[in-house]
Amino acid sequence: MNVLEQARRIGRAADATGEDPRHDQRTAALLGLALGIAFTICFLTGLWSHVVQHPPSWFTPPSRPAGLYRVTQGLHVLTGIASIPLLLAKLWSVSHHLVAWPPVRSPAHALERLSLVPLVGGAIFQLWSGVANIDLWYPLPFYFPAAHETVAWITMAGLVMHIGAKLTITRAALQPMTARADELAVEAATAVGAAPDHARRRFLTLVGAGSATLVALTAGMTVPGLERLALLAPRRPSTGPQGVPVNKTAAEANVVTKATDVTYRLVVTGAVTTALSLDLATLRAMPQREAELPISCVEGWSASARWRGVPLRDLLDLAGARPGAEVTVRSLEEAGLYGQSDLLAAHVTDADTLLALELNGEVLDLDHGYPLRLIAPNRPGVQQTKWLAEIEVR
Ligand code: HEM
Ligand SMILES: Nc1nc2c(c(=O)[nH]1)N[C@H]1C(S)=C(S)[C@@H](COP(=O)(O)O)O[C@H]1N2
Ligand SMILES: [Mo]
Repeated sequence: MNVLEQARRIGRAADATGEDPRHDQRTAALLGLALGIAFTICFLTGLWSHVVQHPPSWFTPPSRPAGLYRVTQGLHVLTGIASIPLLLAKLWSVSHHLVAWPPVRSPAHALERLSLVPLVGGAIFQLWSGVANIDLWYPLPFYFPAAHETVAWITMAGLVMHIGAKLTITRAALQPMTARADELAVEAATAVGAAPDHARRRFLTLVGAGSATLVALTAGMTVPGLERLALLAPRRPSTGPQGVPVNKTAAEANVVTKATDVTYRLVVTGAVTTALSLDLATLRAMPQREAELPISCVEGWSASARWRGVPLRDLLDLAGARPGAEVTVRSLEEAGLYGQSDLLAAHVTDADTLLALELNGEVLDLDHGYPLRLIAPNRPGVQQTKWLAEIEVR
């Protein structure tokens, strides 16, 4: 066995191309490992986002810790962004396999290659559609969350098949280098006139630096303190009226007239002993509570703020709702997907679930939901309904 063959056995020399460590099994395995971890984090945090928004019957979204969704969704988007250079590097690293001839060597090989279609296609779709979504660009002819979730399952199925197919090679390629193996690898590389092992290290460092740079330039949309670096962030946490970004303005939601109408009333309806119809003066005269809570948009930005208003549970007590009741809140905004949201037990009973009248020490800005909005701990932004008109108890 010559040195090249020996080194290959150890899985550390340039593979079939015999040339460039940036295209060998170890590079592919290391990038694959990083991508596998990143996509698993994206998948789990994405599923979390899905179940808190659409809870199955056996699950009640928790209201604590207050900042949890902010962390999981921030992690989701930032890990996805970090994956972009990793995926490009991985595809480039294995490009010679993708165009290898003959394309199929055996039924097992055919199956292995077929699993690349959901894996590679799915990965590209997830990263592209995710970025388009946070950039507020909605070119898809279908509903983003549904498409993104379906392709997430397909991608992860492809990932599991791919890991299964590559387990042995990956294990070997990730073996730590013994001194002897190191020598062999260098000798082998020299023998075929290949770039030495440090070409891999340089390449991986460059890819890692690319990921880190992308993350650093976007993380400020959710990580306090990094805002000034956030050149690529679609939203900055402190830009907007009262120091908080606006997702949709009152004008865009077509609620300006109703929200500023002096005859405004909040009604409490449904399973209550006393249906209520409260004007603003009455709401302001009720005991108020203050809470520091973030708005954590599903699109990855978040901003913490000081809110003041009437605890939802006080209002439910006043109306005589039974303990354990669930609630649907409805907006003055009639059209659109965000005009209402549900609160299950944990959020209904949490003392910090507020019908907010004030934000950062001022009367709520019209664009932040004046006269009254919902704000609750550990809740996706889409469910923090603005311009409240009705609380229905169930
Ligand atoms: C750059 C990369 C990515 C970005 C920017 C991104 C962004 C997002 C956003 C904004 C949402 C919230 C959707 C909504 O509720 O309106 C979301 C949900 C989700 N993401 Fe991603 N994502 C990325 C990559 C991935 C990857 C790689 C996976 C898994 C393989 C994944 C799986 C999911 C899942 C399962 C959901 C839940 C969908 C639902 O609520 O029905 N994402 N993502
Ligand atoms: N009625 C109504 N409420 C709404 C929305 C909306 O479009 N209409 N957008 C939601 C979304 S997606 C977010 S992130 C938050 C943003 O609140 P803000 O605009 O006060 O920052 O409001 C939520 N409440
Ligand atoms: Mo949002």
